[in-house]
Parts: sequence; C-alpha cells; structure tokens
Amino acid sequence: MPSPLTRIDHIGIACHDLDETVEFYRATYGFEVFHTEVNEEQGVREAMLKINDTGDGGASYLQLLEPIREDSAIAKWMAKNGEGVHHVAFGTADVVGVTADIVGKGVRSLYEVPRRGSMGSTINFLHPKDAHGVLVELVQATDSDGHAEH
Ligand code: V0V
Ligand code: CO
Repeated sequence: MPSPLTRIDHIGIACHDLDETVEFYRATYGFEVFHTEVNEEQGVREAMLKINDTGDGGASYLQLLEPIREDSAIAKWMAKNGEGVHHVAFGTADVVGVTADIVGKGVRSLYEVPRRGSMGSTINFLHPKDAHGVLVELVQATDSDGHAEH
C-alpha cells in the first residue's frame, strides 16, 4: 500500500534572526519568501521558502523559524542546540487518520487534536524520543489535495 504521507512538506529550521536568515537563503541559494506569518500558539515568526511542487498537488518548503517567546519550543531547543534543523514535516491528505495509525503503532503524538499550522494547515507532531531522534510534524494543507492558500 502506498504511504499516506505523500510529500516532504517542509524542513523546519530554527534561527535567531528571521530577516537575516531569509536574506542568507536568498543571497546564497536564490530561494525567495513565499509566505510569512506569526503563529502565537507555537511562539514563532516564520517564513516559508517554496522549493518545488510535489506530485500530490502540494509543495515542499523550507520553514525558517524565529522564536517570539523565551518559553517557546524553538527558543528552548535553540538554547540547547543553537541554530539548525529542528523538524521534518510530512504532508498528508488526512492528518487525523494518519496520526491515529501511527499512534496505534506505539509512537506518541504531541496533540490529542491537530492544531493550526502554516498557511491554514492542520498539524500534529510525533515525539522525537519515539521516532529515532527526529521531531516529525504531520501536515494537512488547507484543502485536502495539498494546495495551500497564501
Ligand atoms: C527535543 N528533543 C528533540 C527535539 N526537541 N529531539 C529531536 N528534535 C527536536 N526538535 C529531545 C530533547 O533532546 C530531549 O532528549 C527530549 O526530546 C525532551 O526535550 P526537552 O528539551 O526536555 O523539551 P520538551 O520535552 O519540553 O519539548 C520537546 C517537544 C517540544 C518535542 C515536546 O519541542 C514540542 O512540543 N514541540 C512541538 C511544537 C514545536 O516544535 N513547535 C515549533 C514549530 P533527551 O535530552 O531527554 O535525550 S511550529 C511549526 O512547525 C509550525 C507552526 C508549522 O509547521 O506550521
Ligand atoms: Co513546521
């Protein structure tokens, strides 16, 4: 059976200064900002840099994340690790279903009910200690075939 996880939606990268890091990615790699927003609940200011469209109708992005609060997950992680790759996000058309399946395999999800992610998506996370040291995010874009609004 094909995986219900149909794309790498994004790679989340923690940084101290979003504007400076966006400029580095533009000047060094030529990646442009596709979308920016503040997610108060997650305690981040973020920029999505679109890399490519994907075969499921969605797209792959880099997600640059700057903490807006000292008690946010990103600030706490950077205090320990510095800047760098923080999480990998897989895209799916059914975040509730796929999360339940994975939880059924003995991997903890972080939320009982999915929360709001970038560009109106719904998201959950898998605990890194249950997933070989990788914080995995599960993302369902705004409409179920993967097209995100911006
Ligand atoms: C923590 N650990 C990690 C990790 N964060 N391992 C791999 N990758 C990470 N990113 C390890 C850490 O080294 C510890 O291992 C252990 O997990 C417990 O970590 P902790 O430092 O004590 O921190 P906790 O337990 O307070 O918090 C860790 C979790 C937290 C993962 C539960 O960061 C969380 O709730 N994350 C989900 C929300 C999030 O990350 N939001 C920011 C992105 P040892 O030392 O015990 O071995 S928001 C986003 O992506 C959005 C909005 C979007 O995409 O749309
Ligand atoms: Co993310």
